[in-house]
Amino acid sequence: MTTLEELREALVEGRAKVAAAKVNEGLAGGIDAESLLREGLIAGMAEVGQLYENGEIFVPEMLVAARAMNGALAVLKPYLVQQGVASSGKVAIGTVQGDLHDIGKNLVAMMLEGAGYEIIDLGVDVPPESFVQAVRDGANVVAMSALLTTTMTNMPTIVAALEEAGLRQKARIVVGGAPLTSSYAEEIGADGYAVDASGAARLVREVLAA
Ligand code: B1M
Repeated sequence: MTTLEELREALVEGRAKVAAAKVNEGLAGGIDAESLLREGLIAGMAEVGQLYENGEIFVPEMLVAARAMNGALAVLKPYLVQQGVASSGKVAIGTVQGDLHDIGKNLVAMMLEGAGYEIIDLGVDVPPESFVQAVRDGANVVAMSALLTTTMTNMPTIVAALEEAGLRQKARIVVGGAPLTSSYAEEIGADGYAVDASGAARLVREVLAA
């Protein structure tokens, strides 16, 4: 088995120490961080999702796999985040209310940090008031993540809360997460949608320049 295959297997089996060791082994063996992320960790997580959908694993196994992914990501972070020139942006990022998925949101935060933006990480299950407060505290970009079809519908509430607080013009709003689309972003009045973490860094640059 190749290191990437072993990494995927470790993730699916939720073996955190092995996953972290395989990331280190890959880096030492000359595999670039982007490939370890995409072909190892993200591909492994997609497999976990498939097994869950097929009823072959359940929430506890998904949780253990997520812990292994977070551990492996921590090892990979310094290689993904090559601190860029400080950018004039303060991004408040969070997973919307009702949603506990944070791996994608953390990756987006990492990429934005690497692009030189200041990050206010609001965490998961974030109520609209916290996004509003972050803009009062100086955030000029609000980035929302949702992984559930039942929680993405909380995004328009956040847009409305910013409007009601008279702060909509103070911040650009960008959204992402597996169930989202660019047309949904447009429909709810967001300024943009990104499909993945590197796309999010490009998008933030674009919306701030617009
Ligand atoms: Co959940 N879960 N989960 N889960 N989980 C999904 C999302 C699901 C698709 C699995 C499935 O059925 N195949 C399904 C959702 C179905 C739906 O809504 N249509 C699901 C479900 C149903 C649930 C529960 C309801 C299960 C239950 O309890 N019965 C429950 C909900 C809990 C809650 O949130 N209230 C639940 C719980 C969990 C765990 C806690 C066990 C765990 C999360 C742990 C954690 O995050 N710390 C978990 C996991 C791990 C998954 C899967 C397997 C993996 C998600 C992930 O981390 N992907 C997932 C299946 C799947 O995705 N294939 C699944 C890797 C990550 C890198 O990708 O998050 O998509 P992603 O992020 C990407 C892009 O989307 C984008 O960039 C990221 C990097 O490229 N992006 C943005 C994300 N946010 C962005 C923001 C931006 C821009 C881009 O802003 C500008």
